Amino acid sequence: KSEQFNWDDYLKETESVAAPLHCFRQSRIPPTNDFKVGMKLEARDPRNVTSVCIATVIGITGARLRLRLDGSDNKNDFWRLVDSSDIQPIGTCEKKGGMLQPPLGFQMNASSWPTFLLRTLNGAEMAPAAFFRKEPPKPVPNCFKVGMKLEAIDRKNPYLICPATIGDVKGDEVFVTFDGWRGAFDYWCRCDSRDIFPVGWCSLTGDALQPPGNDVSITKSSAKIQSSPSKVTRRSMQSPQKSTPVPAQRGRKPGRGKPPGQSAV
Ligand code: MLY
Repeated sequence: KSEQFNWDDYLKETESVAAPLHCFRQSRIPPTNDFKVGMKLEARDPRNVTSVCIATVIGITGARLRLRLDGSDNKNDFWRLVDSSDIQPIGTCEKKGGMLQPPLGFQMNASSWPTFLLRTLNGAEMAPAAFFRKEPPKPVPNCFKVGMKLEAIDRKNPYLICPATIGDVKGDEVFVTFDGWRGAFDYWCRCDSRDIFPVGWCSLTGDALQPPGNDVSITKSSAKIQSSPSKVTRRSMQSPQKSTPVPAQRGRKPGRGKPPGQSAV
């Protein structure tokens, strides 16, 4: 049996703790995802946040939807939780006196938008209002601490959720560092970001949690809170696809640590 990433083992190996549930703007029990591929809804355009557009559910992953704006291309898909305030049932915008907008990068002539809108909604399967869940309240104050572990969206590859560590805390913001990835994917975000999740989230939603990257000198986080700063964490786990565990390496040369078996993105 191939080795799977396991949080309990990993927390022990890295001598770290999981960030408490109440730190996150996520529901304690992840929302159920009843959406189906093909359903349409209204979504805020991620590239033009003042616009509300028509989107189609292109995929389902855990408590998230893979969305594509109607009239846009297939290169700008985005992912939203079913309890995101960025999505709402079709008709909501009009009810509030607003107007549905063409997405940024609308592929047709702007003048054809009204006709396009009518056609795209005609006979469309609309996601029922009951499928949209209420966004959880903001946690106050920021209770994250440096070294705490979490699951976080890789913003450069937003379909991926990965093991991460709080690298720094400043006011309402936290620095999310990706375990085993040498900083290339790290980012600052607000502590109430919908892109960060408590340890165990993916296993509850059925989303696939990525294994940590291959850079084994991941004590950056723990170094600050551990007594022996020179200690290098040994990790037996490499990738779930690997059947034979690779012995832990020390002092690995810098480079693009790509986990084996993971397709290049
Ligand atoms: N093909 C990409 C994948 C990187 C994913 C990193 N995440 C998981 C933090 C690359 O190797 O750059």
